[in-house]
Amino acid sequence: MRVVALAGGVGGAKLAAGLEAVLEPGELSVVINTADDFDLWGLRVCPDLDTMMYTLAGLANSETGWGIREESFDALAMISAYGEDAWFKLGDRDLATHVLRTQRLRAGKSLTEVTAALAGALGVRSSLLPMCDEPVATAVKTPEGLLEFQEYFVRRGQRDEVLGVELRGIGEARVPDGVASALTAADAIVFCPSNPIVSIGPILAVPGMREALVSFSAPKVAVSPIVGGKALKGPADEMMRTLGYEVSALGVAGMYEELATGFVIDRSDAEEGPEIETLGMRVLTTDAVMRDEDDRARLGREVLKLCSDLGAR
Ligand code: FO1
Repeated sequence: MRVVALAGGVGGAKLAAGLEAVLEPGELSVVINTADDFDLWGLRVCPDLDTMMYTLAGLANSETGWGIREESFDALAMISAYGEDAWFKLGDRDLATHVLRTQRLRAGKSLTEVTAALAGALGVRSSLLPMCDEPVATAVKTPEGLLEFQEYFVRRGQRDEVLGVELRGIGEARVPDGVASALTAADAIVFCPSNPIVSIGPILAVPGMREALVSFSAPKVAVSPIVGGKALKGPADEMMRTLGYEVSALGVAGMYEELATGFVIDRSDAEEGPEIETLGMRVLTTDAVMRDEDDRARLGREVLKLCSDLGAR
């Protein structure tokens, strides 16, 4: 079954790994949020692309979910020694990725081309597709003013109340040809359990993307990133609350109305199932928390089964 998964960082990478484990090689394409990307010390850093790439290459740091395992931070220590505030933890091996990406982008390659080459060199079997090739940057409106995404997320530890989200550059973004052809060829689409506002939201906001997904007639299954009223990781729950969404699996399902035809919730949210079904989605209730590799593959298998039940092409 050819599957296109839409994903942000850590939660998305876990499910993508589970899907990859149960699909045939080459059957998975992942469309990845790039609105967290930013420039640091002259380098282009793409956190969600890299989290996905390292996870699918078997290199990820399993404790943090981002970065490379058994990483050293000597370059960062030197940057600190020069008096810089080293608030974003770029490891030595990770740095190599940003150096090469930046060099290749400057030489005129697209982010799609650069990502394919880097992921291919690390042995990743799936297609990793940036949501667009144009730079898009999330800015978060807070009582302290407008913050760059990583400033909000990492430097200030997500402590600010989120009053709104701006996607700078989104108007100039285009659905890349590789994403359009992956969607045309897909038998099913999976919305990974990523933050619906700042991870999946930017992907859907690329002009033409939402329309392409709405008109996609095969099954579209979303997995809730909210379990028991809390985000599996990160600030999705707080963000949903301050932006006026109900913080529940049902609240997330409402955000995917007209997009998803199937919705996966955790057993602890089972009582929300019937109301989610009234939104026109078939609900699967299961253990939606991925604690280890077995959980990822099990959830991947269950998601694909729901896609088949919904009539994957
Ligand atoms: N997240 C952190 O919380 N602290 C960090 O220092 C940090 C460094 C980092 C370096 C490379 C990379 O690819 C990701 C990194 N992340 C870090 C994760 C990242 O900022 C966020 O998880 C995503 O942007 C949200 O999806």
